[in-house]
Amino acid sequence: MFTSKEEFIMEFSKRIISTYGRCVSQSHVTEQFMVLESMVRDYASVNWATTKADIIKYNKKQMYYFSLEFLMGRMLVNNLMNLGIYDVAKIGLSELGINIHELEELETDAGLGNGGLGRLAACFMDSLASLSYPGNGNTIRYEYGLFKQKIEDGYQIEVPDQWLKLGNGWEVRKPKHTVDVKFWGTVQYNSETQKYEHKGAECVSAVPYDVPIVGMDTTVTNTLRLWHAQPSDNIPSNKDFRQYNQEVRDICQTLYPDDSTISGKTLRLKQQYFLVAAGLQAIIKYHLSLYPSLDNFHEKTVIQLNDTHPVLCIPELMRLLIDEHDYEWDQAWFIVSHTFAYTNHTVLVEALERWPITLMQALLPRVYMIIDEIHHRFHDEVIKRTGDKEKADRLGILKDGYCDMAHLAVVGSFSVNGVAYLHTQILKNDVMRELSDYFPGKFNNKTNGITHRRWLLYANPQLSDLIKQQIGDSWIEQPLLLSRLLDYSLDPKLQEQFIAVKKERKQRLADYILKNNHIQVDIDSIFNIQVKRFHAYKRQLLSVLGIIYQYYEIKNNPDYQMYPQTFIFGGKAAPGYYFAKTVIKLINSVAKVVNEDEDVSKYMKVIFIENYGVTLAELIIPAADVSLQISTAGKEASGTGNMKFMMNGAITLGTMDGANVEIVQQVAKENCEIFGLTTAEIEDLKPNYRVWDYYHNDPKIKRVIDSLVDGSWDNNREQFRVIFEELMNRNDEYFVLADLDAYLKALNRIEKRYQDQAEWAKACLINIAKSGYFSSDRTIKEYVDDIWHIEKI
Ligand code: 26V
Repeated sequence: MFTSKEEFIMEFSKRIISTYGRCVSQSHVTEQFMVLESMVRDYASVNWATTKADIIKYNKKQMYYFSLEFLMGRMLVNNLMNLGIYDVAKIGLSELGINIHELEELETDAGLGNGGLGRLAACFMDSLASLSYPGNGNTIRYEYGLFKQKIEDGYQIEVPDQWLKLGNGWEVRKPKHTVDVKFWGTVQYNSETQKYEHKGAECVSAVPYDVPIVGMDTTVTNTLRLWHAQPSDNIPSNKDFRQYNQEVRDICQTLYPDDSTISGKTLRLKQQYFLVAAGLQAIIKYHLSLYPSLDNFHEKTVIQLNDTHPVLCIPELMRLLIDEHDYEWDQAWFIVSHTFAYTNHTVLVEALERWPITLMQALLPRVYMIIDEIHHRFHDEVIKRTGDKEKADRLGILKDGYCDMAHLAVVGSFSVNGVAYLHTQILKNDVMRELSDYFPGKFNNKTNGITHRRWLLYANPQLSDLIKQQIGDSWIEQPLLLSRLLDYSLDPKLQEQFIAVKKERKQRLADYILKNNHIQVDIDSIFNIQVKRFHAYKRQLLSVLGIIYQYYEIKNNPDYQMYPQTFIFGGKAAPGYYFAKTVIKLINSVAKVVNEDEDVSKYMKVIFIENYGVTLAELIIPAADVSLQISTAGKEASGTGNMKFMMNGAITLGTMDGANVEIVQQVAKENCEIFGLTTAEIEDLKPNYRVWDYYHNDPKIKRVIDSLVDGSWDNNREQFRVIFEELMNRNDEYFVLADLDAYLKALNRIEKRYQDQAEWAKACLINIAKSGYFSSDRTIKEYVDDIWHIEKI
């Protein structure tokens, strides 16, 4: 396509003219952006084609990652850099009088995910391609991504995320691969053919849009397939078309912020089946275009189920094999149970998916019959093997009118993995103990990771350059080699340079905050940052109570001395999650009082950054001194933000939860700031926990809690009532008060440590040096070796 600046300029100018009928100097920036995007995509298409051809030529087994979420963020810089053409494009554009950074800013995030689970899928896609493995994604092409968050008067307001407004230059529509998906109707047995037939179903067409996933320094380009719903040619005759049309459109309208609400459950189940049915049909068609039968399907295909959301894959593949490809149950089960692997991402009971049987029966009558059969066969087998009927009931898939998707996943997959060491231990020894014992060897751990290309190389070029200057660039291909920095963690020159880089990144964030929040923050203050989804278990409330506590310390003591600190929050709450939204309001209310108070604001500022997402994370994370990872021990499955902060040279202020445990293991306790109850201590405390004791035993804590309901932060005393109730009258489910004192002490230690800048820089450098383990390249290699058994292309 183009290899030199001159060729780039020619191609770019030609495309501007042929697409928009005007010359470069008269073109609009959005036109320039879209042409650049199309050029990069076409550039990538060359390798895309060869990758597909090579897979066929060498009969490669492929992995498909099925996920209802992919949080890709922006792709322009990532693709330009991975293709190694960033500089050519930058210089070429600049000679045309165009600033590439201006074009970069025009790209909207593909925000097709809620948080860590969706971003993990995106990091995995980057590692798969960069390591040259054949691995593809399957998801839904949501017309609106996760809502855009506005803060008005301190409240979260949700507005639609119209990410497709300018179109999506990365995708290629593939109408010839359209397949039909069936909902509703009834099942009839045809005694002549001895088959079940799905009658009176409503068909919906699924059209794939393919997005190339470009790896770094490789010719391998994989595919992320986005499925879009449109009216089928087989329109049900008895149905009003306008209503049908609307129902079809609804399937791909919005990503579910979470499934805590009852309303929309049907739609959510429809989305899940839509993805699963479309994705599997396409894979089967592809397989049959290469091989004579599906007998070897599991040898050429492995499907990773990202949480329980796509677990309908299991009965759906059974259905396809039995009803459409004439397999007997046992043969079909052999193929199915050697195809799927399931990843669990949470142990919170309220987040484990259970679908009402009545709903499944109506929406997916044939699929439900198969689930029922899987359940009964498994139930009988458990009784036969253990003689224990109650155990069989407990392990079964169908109970109390619900279908337990996690149990279906475990029964139908050959591998079940947790996402961090501690999380997998809890799964195996507690939450899924009986299932784990029943299937020895099936449960395993795959500690999460993040792509160091996006999160260090591209998000933080200043730090990357410093690292390259010190230890060269072999770590880009082998992130474990970041450990070579260990030799220099005591080098005063490197320490100083690191501090300078950090300052530069703090300044950039400070500029953003000034522009958007109209607040001046001091870049010499400690940047304590907590950015993540809002959930009670993540305990943003613990940080706020800490701020309130310090506020009263300063107010009540004229001689109070404190090293200046800036607390920065970001994150979205599910629209229906009243408690989480109230915590956001509390942060903003406290921020207003603190920032406007002359005595206090010289020591402390509180900032809430609106609309946290992938692109903002790339600005915020490199600017952190302290990474707040303070969930109740045992509740955060892994966390991946913690890894991104560590890799960018921040110190973890955290509990022994999720992957924090492994961060501590990598860098040693003295290079983190760990506090609070451990999982075991929480279990011990649970039966005797009395939150009022903490309130009565410490007047300072009493003052903090009272301030929630005495009008201190809002004229309306009822404003934060729900928080007071949750803490004091529902006995503080997440042990916020139990950990408050330890948290405050840890903050104090941070304050002391920070003032010895050499020691601080040393700890940060050790964190960077040891962060290579958390590259998703390591995670992917473990999945490849232990689960997928795929080979490089
Ligand atoms: C969902 C819900 C929905 C209903 C209300 C309560 C609740 C609580 C948690 C969740 C999260 C479901 C799955 C999930 O997103 N897990 C996240 O996966 C990340 C990638 O493995 C991991 O790093 C995070 O620790 C984990 O929370």
